Amino acid sequence: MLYFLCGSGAHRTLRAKENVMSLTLYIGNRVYSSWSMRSWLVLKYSGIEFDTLVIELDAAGYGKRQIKQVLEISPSGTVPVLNHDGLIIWDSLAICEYVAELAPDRELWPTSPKARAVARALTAEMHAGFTSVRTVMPHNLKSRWVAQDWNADTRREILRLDAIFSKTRNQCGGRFFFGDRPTIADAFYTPIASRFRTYGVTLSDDAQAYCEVLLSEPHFLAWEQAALAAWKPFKAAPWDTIYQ
Ligand SMILES: N[C@@H](CCC(=O)N[C@@H](CS)C(=O)NCC(=O)O)C(=O)O
Repeated sequence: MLYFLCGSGAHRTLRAKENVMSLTLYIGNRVYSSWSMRSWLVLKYSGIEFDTLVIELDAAGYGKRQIKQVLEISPSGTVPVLNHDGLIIWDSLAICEYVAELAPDRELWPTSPKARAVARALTAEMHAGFTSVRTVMPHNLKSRWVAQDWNADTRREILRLDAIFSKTRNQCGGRFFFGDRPTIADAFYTPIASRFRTYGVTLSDDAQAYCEVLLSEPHFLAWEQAALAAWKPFKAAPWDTIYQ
């Protein structure tokens, strides 16, 4: 069997807007796959029903986008992938944009054009950037490490993230970036909050408070619970032992 079926069983008939649809999100190992987490959270925020299929990433070809089982569903060789009645979307941000169009009433982007522009800039900054934090702090929901002597690039990125976390929220009021409901931008920064917890990164009080909001959001908690229940060591990368 190539895939592990998680959650609600086989394909079901789903309804979003007026359309009946079948949506399946293919994800990687939940403890490690931060890209998968973002799309999954946004689908959860949307309220649309969907099936989740976990593909084992600890396999031959990992890191080269050459895992056979991934290539069978993803032209880029990466997850997450959304399959909507045969339409394949193979990028986490593109998936979230599509879900926002399927569920316009859920305000997955802020309604005000100015706030929406800022939300998109924040999301794009995360999607394309913070490569140093991502490299030295691989996403790992299970491990806990004491703070390391981070290099200059990483320290600079941590400062930028601290500013994003504290200033965005304080400008708009509310628990999340743009009010009291999470948006796509919040989903994109949730894996950073998780990394900061895993690697013991010290933040300003305001930034830490935002991280705690993200890490206590109910859909994140559901993801984390499923991740820890399914965890097994990842052998194709040193993520479980990186700072031993
Ligand atoms: N830009 C892609 C990146 C996705 C990505 O890198 N996914 C990782 C898992 S978290 C992957 O599939 N890696 C497979 C590999 O490196 O072989 C997105 O946003 O979806």
